[in-house]
Amino acid sequence: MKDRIQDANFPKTEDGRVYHLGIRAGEVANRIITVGSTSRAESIAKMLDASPKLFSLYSERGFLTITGCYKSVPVSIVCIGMGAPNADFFIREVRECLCGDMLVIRLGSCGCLTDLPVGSLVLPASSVACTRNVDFDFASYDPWEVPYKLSKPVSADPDLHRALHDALEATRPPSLKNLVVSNAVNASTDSFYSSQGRQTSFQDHNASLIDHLKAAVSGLTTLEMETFWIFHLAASWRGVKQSSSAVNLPLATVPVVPAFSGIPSGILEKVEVHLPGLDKDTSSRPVIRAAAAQMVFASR
Ligand code: R1P
Repeated sequence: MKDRIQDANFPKTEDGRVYHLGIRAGEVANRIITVGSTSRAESIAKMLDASPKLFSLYSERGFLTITGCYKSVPVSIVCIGMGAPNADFFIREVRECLCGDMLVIRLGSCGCLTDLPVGSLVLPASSVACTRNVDFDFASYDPWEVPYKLSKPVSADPDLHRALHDALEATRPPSLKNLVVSNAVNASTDSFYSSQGRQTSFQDHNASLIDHLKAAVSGLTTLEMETFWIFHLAASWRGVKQSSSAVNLPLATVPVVPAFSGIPSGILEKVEVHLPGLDKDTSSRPVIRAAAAQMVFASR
């Protein structure tokens, strides 16, 4: 990869590649499944069509992009690792490579704050951010600050959320009734440890954090680290009108459940999500739609 940066606002290599994912226009599809680990990405990729040959790029910053077709419709699987900064690189850099609408489904694991059994699938209708207040004096105590901050909620795209829910419900065996939950609230944290209430050798002043979160956020069900920032960027992006070459594709399906292999109690063998069509009107502003499904791997 040539690495002379030409534009400080949006650095790209001389051959047009975004700087951290390493991809360029034409190498990522408008419909994207994003996951946190490369093995999950590769499991889903096994379900893509044999032809055309898959595009696969593992960037030197640790992002994996696999692009191919599923039932002849272009789909990308992007492994972004963990946390808000990686989610930010992902949404912005993929967006930079696309024309037209961008549809993102994040498939991941989560901790659970209710009595849902391990292996349940939670589809958060909205997400809040819970972040460490670095102005709080963690070394001693600070009567003037709170140690953790809670954001307002941001919603999943309602159409994509419903499509994901319907697909999971249609595929779920009857014996697994109530294991798909779609009216839940998620909290995305900026640490797996302090802002998720774990007790470690650090003085995190978080012993009552989980109780506080449950009291403050009605319907709070899951904790993980990326969904809020994906929903937030999707909801706040305002694309500019595009004159030509926007990608026009009809309703399509993507495979989702192999993403959960390696997580306890994979409950469904195969789910296809019928995605909304991409906007055919190239004179309108494109949008980013995002939704998420999270498999409970532990309850607290
Ligand atoms: C932490 O172990 C990771 O697991 C959860 C959190 O969001 C964080 O990324 O999700 P994934 O298993 O989908 O990565």
